[in-house]
Amino acid sequence: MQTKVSLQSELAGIHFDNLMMNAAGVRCSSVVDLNKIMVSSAGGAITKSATIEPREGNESPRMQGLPLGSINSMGLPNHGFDYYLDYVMKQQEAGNNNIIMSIAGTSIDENIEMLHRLQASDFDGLVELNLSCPNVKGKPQVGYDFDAVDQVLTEAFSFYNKRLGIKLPPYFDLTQFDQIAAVLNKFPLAYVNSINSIGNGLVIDPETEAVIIKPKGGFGGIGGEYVKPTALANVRAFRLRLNPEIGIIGTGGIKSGMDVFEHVLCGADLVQIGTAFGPEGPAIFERISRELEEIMDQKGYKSLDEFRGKLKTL
Ligand code: OXC
Repeated sequence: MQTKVSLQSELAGIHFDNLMMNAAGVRCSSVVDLNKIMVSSAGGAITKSATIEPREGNESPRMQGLPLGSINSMGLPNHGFDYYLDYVMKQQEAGNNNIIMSIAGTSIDENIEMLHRLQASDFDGLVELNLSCPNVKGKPQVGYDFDAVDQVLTEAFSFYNKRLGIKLPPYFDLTQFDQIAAVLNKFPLAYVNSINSIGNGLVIDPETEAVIIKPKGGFGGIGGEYVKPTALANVRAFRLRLNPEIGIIGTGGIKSGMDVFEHVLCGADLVQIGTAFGPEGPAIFERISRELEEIMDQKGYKSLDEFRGKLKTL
């Protein structure tokens, strides 16, 4: 039987034919990789987080797959701001608004500089300010310093008047959600993306009695199944606290249609797939779409809106 469910969604007034895309960082550093996502069943794509200048990132090995996920300490290797702005501009000129430009300056000044350049550009689509990379040596994750988040957003919105989202680290205490949501609600944010990897985990190979990635003595961001409950909690906690105008992208631990279903139940408008997208590649979007359509069909849902944010409590 032909399923008639829709996986369409909307974020900040932009229509997406499918709610799924890659998570920034995974298979999205080059034009070749980005194009592969754009022609897949994904609803759009997000670029690797850019710094102003191209970066080599951290030393290898800097990423390893694990039984239930991954650990990485990439350190923001990327082709630089101009490369990604050029790509998103070309997409926009071709009539495609489903491309998000991610930026992750290693200082507040660098982020503000990139936002000035975006403001001055003709790019009118979504920009994501990544305040949560755990892997830049000597640089704390801005998302854990609520005053710094307030400062960068105050400065940003003093001149930036296009659609801006923010990528956050996972939070763990309910008071943290209260405090960060109070800051975020002061600004006309397009969306919040939760979560980045759980920073500074440590994975050991007992055989060799050594860590398995080189940078930072083996400490790195954890992704995949390990982080799903934390990701769901962050999406849910934010949906309960953020102004309704602020959308949510749910990221963390998605590798099946059921995982997407759960993220949407918690309130996600779109979802992003990182760890599982790595080995499986762009075909993952078609597989997970099929799985989600089947789940929705069985439950009698025709659209995501029918169950988005409707998680029940006991
Ligand atoms: N999160 C990021 O924001 N960036 C990458 N890794 C990660 O877990 C990176 O480049 O290190």
